[in-house]
Amino acid sequence: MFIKADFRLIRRLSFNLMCAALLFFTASQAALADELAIWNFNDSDLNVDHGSGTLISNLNVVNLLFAAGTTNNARLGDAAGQALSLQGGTGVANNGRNITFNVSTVGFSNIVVSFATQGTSTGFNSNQFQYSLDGINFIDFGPPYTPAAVFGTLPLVFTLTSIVGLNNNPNAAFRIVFNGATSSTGNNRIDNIVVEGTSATIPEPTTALLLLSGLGGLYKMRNKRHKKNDD
Ligand SMILES: [Ca+2]
Ligand SMILES: [Ca+2]
Repeated sequence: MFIKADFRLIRRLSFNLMCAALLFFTASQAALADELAIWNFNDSDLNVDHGSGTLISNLNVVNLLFAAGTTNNARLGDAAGQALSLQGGTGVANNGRNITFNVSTVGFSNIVVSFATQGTSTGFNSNQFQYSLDGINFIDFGPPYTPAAVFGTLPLVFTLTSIVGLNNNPNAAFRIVFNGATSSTGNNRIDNIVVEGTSATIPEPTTALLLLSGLGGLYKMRNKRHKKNDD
């Protein structure tokens, strides 16, 4: 009798543990919204600083500079450090040129790109954000933007969740096309470029609930059966 009661307690405890583990697992999965690539430019180069991705530019190399950055949109405790600083160039030759960053989104969906930016009065003031599904052909996303005069505290955010082709895509790429500079030294600074998404394997909340209620039913059935055996 005493042993039987003990077994029942153990069964109940293991079911509770199972539920707790499932809830924990679901919560951890939901927390997998993650940065896929971050450029903070603090080491004054175009190499990615967290995650993986490549960033290239077709602006004249002499007009690809680095200047004081910002903590606006900084992640993972990154310092303000440096920012990418892009100049119009001689004869404003860099109007129409771009920076392009390729980031594989394999395993992720709900892609969001954000960065901090500021521009001088004669810098690029009409910049177009674009995305690409194949890394070759780029498509405008939203209207051209004009950078604020100072970084401020809010980043520019491009929420690409409606572009399902960007989900789980090894060839996903993003581009900023710069236009409107009116002097050779007019410039835009860009800092803390972040490409982020959510894990494609996140269980839907309804799935987790169904799983839980299924487990609940299973437990009740087992319990009934064992009760019968116990009697
Ligand atoms: Ca920085
Ligand atoms: Ca770097």
